Amino acid sequence: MENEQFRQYTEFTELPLEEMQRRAEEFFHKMRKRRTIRHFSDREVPRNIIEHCIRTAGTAPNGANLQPWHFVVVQDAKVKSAIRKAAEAEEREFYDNRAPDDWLEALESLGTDPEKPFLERAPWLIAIFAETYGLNEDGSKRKHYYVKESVGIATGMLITAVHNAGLVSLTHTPGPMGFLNEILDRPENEKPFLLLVVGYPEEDAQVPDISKKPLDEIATSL
Ligand code: IYR
Repeated sequence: MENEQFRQYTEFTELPLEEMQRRAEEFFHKMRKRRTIRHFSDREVPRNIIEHCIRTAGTAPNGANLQPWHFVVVQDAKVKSAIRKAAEAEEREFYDNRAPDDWLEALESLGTDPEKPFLERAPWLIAIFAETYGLNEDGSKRKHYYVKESVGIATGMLITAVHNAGLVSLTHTPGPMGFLNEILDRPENEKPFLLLVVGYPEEDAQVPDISKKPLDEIATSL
């Protein structure tokens, strides 16, 4: 293929079949140990670990390679407090008024409530924003494609990278999350997608005793 916009893909190295099989299985066993954690330790985590995880997220496949995401990494205690205060206000409204009974029932086994102490206690909060459109140099709008899919994939890769680094995370979505634009000073074209809480688990951290569906329930072979 002769085209100036292309280059040879030299990064691929074929693995022996047995090694592929071993790696696929090992990775599954590694990933099945990931759990969403709500009890965070206040132990510090070096910034460069978080930055590498975000670099990993930034390699995600996405619509037209416009990379429609922005990650705000928060360590500052004052900013964390402001986020906690705003998130708890929304969550109180959710649990007390907005959530229909069937939703509250579905959440029962998770033991969640409007109190979100981890938003101040965990060393890092990563606010993930979806760029609903881009901005050209002259200020005009540039269309973005498959924004939710792209940011969803990048977020999955971020969660995987955090787990691979030996840390835990919580996918937190205090809806609506508009307050994140104000507190974090993000522009109107960026819509809050998810707040990822990252750190070490508390030593006595507990998790709900729940399981994942087996392969035959989540996949069909034809
Ligand atoms: N955002 C709320 C409620 C909540 C909703 C779902 I769907 C969950 O899987 C977990 C929680 C909260 O964080 O408590």
